[in-house]
Amino acid sequence: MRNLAYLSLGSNVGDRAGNLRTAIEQLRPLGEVTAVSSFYETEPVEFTDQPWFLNCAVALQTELRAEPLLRELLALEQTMGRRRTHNKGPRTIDADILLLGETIIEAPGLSIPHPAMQQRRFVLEPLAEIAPNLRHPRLGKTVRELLDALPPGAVVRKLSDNPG
Ligand code: PH2
Ligand code: MG
Ligand code: MG
Repeated sequence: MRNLAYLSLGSNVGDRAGNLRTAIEQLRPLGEVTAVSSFYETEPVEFTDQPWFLNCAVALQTELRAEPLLRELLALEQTMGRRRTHNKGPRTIDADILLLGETIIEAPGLSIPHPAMQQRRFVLEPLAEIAPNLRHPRLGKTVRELLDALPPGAVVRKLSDNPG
């Protein structure tokens, strides 16, 4: 069954925009990339003593179910040279599953929808650009509503209209 996945990509090491573009290219064999948001310059949150990120959101039509999709994303991170030194610390690329159709999963190492997405402006701003009316299957609110409900917080600044 074909599902529409929404992913969040982030990079704060090396050529950040190049890393996002490479990751998007590497997603193509996994299905059809149907939308890519602008790139956003974002202040680090949670673990703040690290360089600023570039983040974006991607829509991917895919036949893959949650676990195989997660495995592919972890492999992509490895291929792109990610080394896990510090939890939530600097990374060449981070590729997270935000939503996968109506799927709801709570398992060790895999929660869908992403459990922190509704708190993160660096996730919701890019996602609202490509899917403002998408409804969160657990919270019952649209991405736009979740974004509007966020208190002011860390800086999220749109870079350009063309992710290249
Ligand atoms: N990812 C984190 C923790 N903090 N901050 C920003 N701005 N962007 C991220 O992608 C990010 C973060 C853990 O995955
Ligand atoms: Mg992450
Ligand atoms: Mg991750």
